[in-house]
Amino acid sequence: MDQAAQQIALTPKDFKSALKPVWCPGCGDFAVLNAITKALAFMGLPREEVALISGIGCSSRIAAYTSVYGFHGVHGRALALASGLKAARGDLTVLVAGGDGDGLSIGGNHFIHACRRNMDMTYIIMDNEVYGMTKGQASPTTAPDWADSKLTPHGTGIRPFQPAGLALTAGASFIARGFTGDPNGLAKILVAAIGHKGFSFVQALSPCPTFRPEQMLWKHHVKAFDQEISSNPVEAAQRIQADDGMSTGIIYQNERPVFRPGTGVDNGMGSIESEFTI
Ligand SMILES: Cc1ncc(C[n+]2csc(CCOP(=O)(O)OP(=O)(O)O)c2C)c(N)n1
Ligand code: SF4
Repeated sequence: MDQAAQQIALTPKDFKSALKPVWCPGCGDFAVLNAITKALAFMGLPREEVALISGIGCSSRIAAYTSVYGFHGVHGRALALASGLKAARGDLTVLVAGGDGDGLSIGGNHFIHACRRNMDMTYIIMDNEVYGMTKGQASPTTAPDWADSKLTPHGTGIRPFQPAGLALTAGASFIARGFTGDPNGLAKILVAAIGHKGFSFVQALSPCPTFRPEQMLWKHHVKAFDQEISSNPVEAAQRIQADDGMSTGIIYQNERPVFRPGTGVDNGMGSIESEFTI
């Protein structure tokens, strides 16, 4: 970097907004915010060329806490919003963030289709295995025997989703898992995810000390994957299935065509748009 560039280099702090997060003390989402701002500063991305789109939930508040363009959207619709933005402004670096409820329950259909479509964006799910904002109901990643919610006093009895496995089957071309107890490791993963051309999915294990205090013990269970990044989906699937869901690192990365509207089947949008041109 030359001297002039060094003088204007932004720090992680420059990527934070003036708003103070209202998350509970100890919430893992603080570390996700730190990891995102660290990654953006490291990559030297201009703030006006980045947008962070979120849904609704404690974790989705994150869009307001950065200084890049942001949109705090509708529950479960962050990926739909982000896809529209990327279609219109392919030059922007698009990040998408939200909770496991937002992304895998109400937004589950958008998630699988975003993986399939492989638009160039990075999606971070802050996974605390609970609906935090609405006071602690079970989510699609909650273990079947978790019985601390009044709505499911005997547990859900339902097998949880495996987000990395779901992303792989649906077609995501970059899949990783990070932990908020290791914000530097998470920032490194995000640098790789943002740099990847295609749909990058990052599951960030992000404890909710308020409704899942037992998750504060995750730090004793999380470990690094002991294998290199795989570009083979069969190998990656085996690795995900053999794991207890607590291993971190980049699991899978592969190149495949990135969807850009207008480069695939003619969807007729060109003629529709011209009808509206004055
Ligand atoms: C259409 C719609 N349905 C339900 C809600 C209520 N709601 C708000 S946040 C939320 C779940 C949040 O859980 P999660 O996405 O896991 O995020 P967290 O709060 O744990 O970060 C729900 C169900 C809503 N805002 N909009
Ligand atoms: S309720 Fe849980 S997820 Fe929400 S801010 Fe508090 S600790 Fe974080």
